[in-house]
Amino acid sequence: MNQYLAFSEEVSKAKEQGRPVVALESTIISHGMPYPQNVETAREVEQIIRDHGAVPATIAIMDGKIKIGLSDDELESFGQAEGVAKVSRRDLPYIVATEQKGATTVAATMICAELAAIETFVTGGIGGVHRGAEASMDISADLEELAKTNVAVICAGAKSILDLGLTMEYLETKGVPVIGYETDVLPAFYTRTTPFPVNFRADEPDTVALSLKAKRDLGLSGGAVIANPIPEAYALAEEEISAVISQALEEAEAGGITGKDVTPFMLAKVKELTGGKSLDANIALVKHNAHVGADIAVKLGAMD
Ligand code: PSU
Ligand code: MN
Repeated sequence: MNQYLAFSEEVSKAKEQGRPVVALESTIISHGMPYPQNVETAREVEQIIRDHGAVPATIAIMDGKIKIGLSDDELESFGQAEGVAKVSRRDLPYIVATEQKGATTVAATMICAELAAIETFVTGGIGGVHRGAEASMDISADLEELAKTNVAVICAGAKSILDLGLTMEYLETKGVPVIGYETDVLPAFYTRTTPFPVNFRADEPDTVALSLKAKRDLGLSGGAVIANPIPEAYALAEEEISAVISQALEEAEAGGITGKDVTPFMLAKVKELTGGKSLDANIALVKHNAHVGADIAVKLGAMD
């Protein structure tokens, strides 16, 4: 076992018993939502996963270890902590070595999940190719990780703060399947539809699990995106969200925001400009992803 990994009691028991485990990221906790909603949501998401027959493993860096599963106290103190580093692939070794607290992005959570032999991972949205990337070269490390690391990511698509057409092109180049869960088109986090078709549609967790198993058995490296639209009742109006995103992008540009600060800045700005409505939507979609992700993990586990 890797010396840097520290499993929670719940997760190590689940592993011993061969039960399905679902990874969860922590950037959404430290940089995606404010306290206390971040901790409340993380707890509820974990419970939804348990209620659907799988075991949650929230992944975060602390005390020089990669925690695979947090105790309730750890979750609380992590969610309250200020100045937690946002950790992607490049940051991981330094933050572990210097014993800082680190919140793992989709990319870093995929790496840690693979080290811990966890095949399914639930989050809100993935990073992607940013608008204007042809000049800024801002392309999330999440896409590169999806290209090489064998973990399925259940998400509500990607936010339209990104260039979703270029994001789909990039995933195609890298051979990453994008499976729409009960949808023919890529969802855009706050909204259920975009003009971009997904590669395949699945209406049952079984179909997703069978595809993941076939991918594994064929030795095809890399991840998969399972895009699950936000529940209708929580979806925001298309016109409202696109106006908000345009304004937020202008403010990011005017403020000279670059690098890893872009995504957290945009998330916070969108929340401010929607008067908190985006936060309710965010919470609802993550919970829905937890339900679908647990169902997929259970089916996949039964195929081993
Ligand atoms: N998109 C969201 N919410 C998030 C993130 C993305 O809707 O919390 C986080 C995820 O952790 C993702 C990261 O991996 O932001 C991407 O950051 P960047 O664009 O700097 O790669
Ligand atoms: Mn970036």
